[in-house]
Amino acid sequence: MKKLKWKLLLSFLLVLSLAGCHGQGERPRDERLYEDDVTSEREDYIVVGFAQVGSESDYRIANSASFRETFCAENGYYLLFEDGQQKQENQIKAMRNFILQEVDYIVLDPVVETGWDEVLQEAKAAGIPVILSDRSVTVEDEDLYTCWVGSDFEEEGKKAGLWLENYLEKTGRDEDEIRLVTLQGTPGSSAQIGRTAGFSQILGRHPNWQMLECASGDFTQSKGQEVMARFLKSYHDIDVVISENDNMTFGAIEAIEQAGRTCGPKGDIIVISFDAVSEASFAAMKEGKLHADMECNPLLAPMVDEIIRKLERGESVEKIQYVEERCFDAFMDLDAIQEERKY
Ligand code: GZL
Ligand code: ZN
Repeated sequence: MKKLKWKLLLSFLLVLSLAGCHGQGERPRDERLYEDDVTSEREDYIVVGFAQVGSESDYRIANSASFRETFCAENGYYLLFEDGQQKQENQIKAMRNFILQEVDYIVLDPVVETGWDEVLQEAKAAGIPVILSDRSVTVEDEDLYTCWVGSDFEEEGKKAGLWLENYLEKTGRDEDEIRLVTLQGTPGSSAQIGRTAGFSQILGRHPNWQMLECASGDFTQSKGQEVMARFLKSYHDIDVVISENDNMTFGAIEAIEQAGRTCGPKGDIIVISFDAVSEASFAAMKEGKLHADMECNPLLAPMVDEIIRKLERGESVEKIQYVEERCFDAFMDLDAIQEERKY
């Protein structure tokens, strides 16, 4: 029934658009592509509702692009894409909308880990599988979602700690008093929880490392700059900034320079970041303003696509699938690395 209903709806859309319901100007890519496809009589579409976190960072932009490129008409999908603007209530509303429209699958990138039990129950009752992408959820019953694809955030946090440990040793500062601050991501998000926990495991091994303060920059550049400026006023000798995503890092570098300080291998404050998705993050390392960046791979859509194909064939899927991720720093051949990367 679901597929028939969607076929009727999609053909109706096609008739409407052929009747010029859109007026002038560029039509949404999905709709344009879809029209061409329907005329080629493609049998049925897999309809996917994607409740995205927002558009708060370069990682997010790359992650959304990955979904739009993968879940397109040529690949046999009809994608309903909802930007949650970093608000849980928007994402829950989007999911209820997807359930009403009887989509075939829901993909959720949950802005925070808690508060999803009820709407996941509703999706389950409607017989719609939910696949978690990027961030994860904490729920009573793990059967409320089919599986999760994303980064091992705790591993990312540990990698940042190990990189700092190694760098301080190499620069003869392993016995020094080291004073750190942390710009945290959205409180309660998997990325924030994992990165903070992972780094803390290494922090705890060094009695001479003192974490002065951790505060949320909400993964955005403006908030990151604001919080870093406050840190610089509160603490006069910060040695290390741990920033849980690049957009907060760009804001922090602004604040450090506005305070007349310097950062990166050529400066006096060590900065370690996460994501390493954008040109700007590699530029910051090449300019000597950023020491190291823990990669957070945004290209999750192909893995979600593969999961859906398996589910369509009635095959079972892994509950958790991690993406491959590396650690980059200012001392590597970053041009060569950028050459071979897909984003
Ligand atoms: C991590 C992702 C985080 C990124 C931020 O996978 O959820 O959210 O690190 C983004 O850039 O805002
Ligand atoms: Zn239309």
